[in-house]
Amino acid sequence: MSNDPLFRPLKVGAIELSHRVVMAPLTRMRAAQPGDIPHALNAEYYAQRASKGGLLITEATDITAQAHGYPLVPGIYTRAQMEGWSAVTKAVHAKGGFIFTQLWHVGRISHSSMQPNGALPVAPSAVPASGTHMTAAFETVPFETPRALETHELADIVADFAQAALNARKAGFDGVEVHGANGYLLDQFLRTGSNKRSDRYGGSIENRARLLLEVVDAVIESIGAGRVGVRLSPWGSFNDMYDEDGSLLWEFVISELDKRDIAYLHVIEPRSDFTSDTAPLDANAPDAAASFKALFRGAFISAGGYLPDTARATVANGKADAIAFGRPFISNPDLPERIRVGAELTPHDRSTFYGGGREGYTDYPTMQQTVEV
Ligand code: 8OZ
Repeated sequence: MSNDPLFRPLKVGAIELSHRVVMAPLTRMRAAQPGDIPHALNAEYYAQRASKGGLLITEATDITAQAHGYPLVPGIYTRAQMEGWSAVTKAVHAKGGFIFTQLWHVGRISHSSMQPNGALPVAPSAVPASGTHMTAAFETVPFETPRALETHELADIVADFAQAALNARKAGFDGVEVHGANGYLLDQFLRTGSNKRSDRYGGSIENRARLLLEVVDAVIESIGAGRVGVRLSPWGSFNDMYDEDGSLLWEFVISELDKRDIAYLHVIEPRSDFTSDTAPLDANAPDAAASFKALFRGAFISAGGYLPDTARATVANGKADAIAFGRPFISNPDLPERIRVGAELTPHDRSTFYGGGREGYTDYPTMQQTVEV
């Protein structure tokens, strides 16, 4: 057994990882058009980042056309999308890796130019996020006021998540991660800043958590708890999120998830701002892993501005079981191996994060290739 805490096996629900360096979900906006379809370039990108016994989580993936809120992101609700993803999962499995897909509904973080029939985006309440968003044509515009979902529509959204999970398994994914973070639909329901409802999906913490928990229950019913993860961003402010609950909301949600025996909980630390490479980590932010690890018995994955040393220390201290890396995984396809041997990391180029082709996507070198050049 390795002395390095990051390179010890870890049971994550139905799968067993051989190391704890996880690839975080990363929006890259490179699906084939029309149809938001994963294609060969995407398969090459994920395969490059796969490692034996390692876990990749895909970019956030639309569960329906209504869930869509950024140009060029993939879906998992059409046959062509499922075929595209099948090639991705085959390529990752061929390298001995595991891959979960992140199931996404953006809620109010969309624009009518990207909605079916030019409809307004939907949300818990008719409260726009402050600030600007992009249109289908990448123009910057203020957020529109979304349409508040009717109570009877929520059962359809729950069913859409369950169907997407089934589609994911048919496409060869080892499991799914429910995107409950970063100000998208499920987070919009959780938090008082965006949820002003007076039905049983608004008001108390229990009511605001209802949609997320119904989604998780339906996804469990569809593919089994051992193949389900959930991502949360406690106290996160991205996409104009805030709430008035302090720790209580998160303690309630995490305790409820614990009861359901899901494979993992994936928590983003509020100290990190992933939209900037210059903002220092916020030393005064609360520590989500320290606050919540004890409430959850499944695998606990922590994300948020980790470096190899801080990742190792966090797992060694028992504050998390595994660490998700985002930006370092973009620019280091062989990140787990580099961390294992203590190799230098290639810095990333933010200008090629979103949209485009191979550049900044599949052309970052492995250690081997760096030596050869
Ligand atoms: C960055 C750009 C677009 C989307 C998230 C899915 O915040 C995202 C996302 C991040 O979870």
